[in-house]
Amino acid sequence: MHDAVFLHANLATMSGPSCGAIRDGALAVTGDRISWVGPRGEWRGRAREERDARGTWITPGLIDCHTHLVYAGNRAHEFELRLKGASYEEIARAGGGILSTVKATRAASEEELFGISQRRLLQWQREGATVIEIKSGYGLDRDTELKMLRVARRLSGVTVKATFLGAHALPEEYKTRADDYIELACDVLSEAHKLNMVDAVDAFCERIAFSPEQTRRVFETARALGVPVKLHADQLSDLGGAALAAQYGALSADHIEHTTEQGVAAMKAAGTVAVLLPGAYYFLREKQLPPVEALRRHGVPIAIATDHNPGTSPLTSPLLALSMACTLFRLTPEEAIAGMTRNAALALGMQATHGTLEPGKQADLAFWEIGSPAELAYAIGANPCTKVLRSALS
Ligand code: DI6
Ligand code: FE
Repeated sequence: MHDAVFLHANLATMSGPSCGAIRDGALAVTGDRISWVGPRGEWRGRAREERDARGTWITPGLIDCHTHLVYAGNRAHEFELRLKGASYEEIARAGGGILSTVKATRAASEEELFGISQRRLLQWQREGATVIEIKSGYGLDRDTELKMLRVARRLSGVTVKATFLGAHALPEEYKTRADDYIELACDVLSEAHKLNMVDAVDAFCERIAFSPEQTRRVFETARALGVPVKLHADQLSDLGGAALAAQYGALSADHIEHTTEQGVAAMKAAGTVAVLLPGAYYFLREKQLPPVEALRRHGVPIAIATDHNPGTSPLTSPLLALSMACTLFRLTPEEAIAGMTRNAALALGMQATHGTLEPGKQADLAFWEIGSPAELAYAIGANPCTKVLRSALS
């Protein structure tokens, strides 16, 4: 006996070609799991509750696998400066950029930070997201990094994966001592790990941030702790970040606009997911496109995320990220949707329980008033989400 069954539903299971679509399907839920999926005509089961979905589409709950959602303040002022001609790198080098958000985040109390972040999260919930990854990295000192991670753990309404990004930028007080700062970041990582606050470790490997060698030190610490890694790789320049991530068996290499064919091949060999972030590409008006063709040729799974952050991607809409992935990066709508479901789950190591509509998976479902899945990536600024079913409690 199943708990509930949705009949007359159109299912985008994301577990086969053409979005794994099943028109006029049935999907049953038992406990917190999906217990049956298939064409309605083949449904022979019994359920305590029968619901008529009336042609509504159901997809797996969306998964935003790369965000910096916990922070205080905003950077509208820098947006204006950039419109007057300053570049992101210039602003960062002049002490603005990430460091201005660090200042605001250090100054905010934990309760303030929690309130801002929980409110911010509403937009994701409204658009069908059930899982979100959130990075630290606007503290850059022990107390504030831990504060950010605690806030991430306390957020409710979606499942949160917390990533430690202590190696995001060099704080003012370590200006000429980057190696010392990396040592501090590794210590904080170990401490946060002990407190069970870290699901993955990330670093910003870039000319304006940390070198491949410094990134390696963070990854070595993560490896010793048994925590998976991911990397902000080759966003503004090619430092071989994707290959470095692959060497450490990273869950994902993110951005990768400047990644070469060799980097892509290394990712394939390591099973590293490519996380593309069209919001940052759009907001910084980048010219270098990520190597989508090479990713396809090598068969590297592609995920799409908002990269929500105050500096390079103040994008609060997962659906808009899908649209941008198609328009800017020329992904097909199906690739984009897979990028926020199946492949996003892979990028977070959650593929056993999330990302597709299959029996045994977590019953995280998004319901949509649409005629076909492609509409999710086609519309600009619409929100056809009518309901979200989430099985997890927190
Ligand atoms: N890459 C990004 O796009 C963001 N962080 C990162 O490592 C930028 C964060 C910011 O500017 O606040
Ligand atoms: Fe980012």
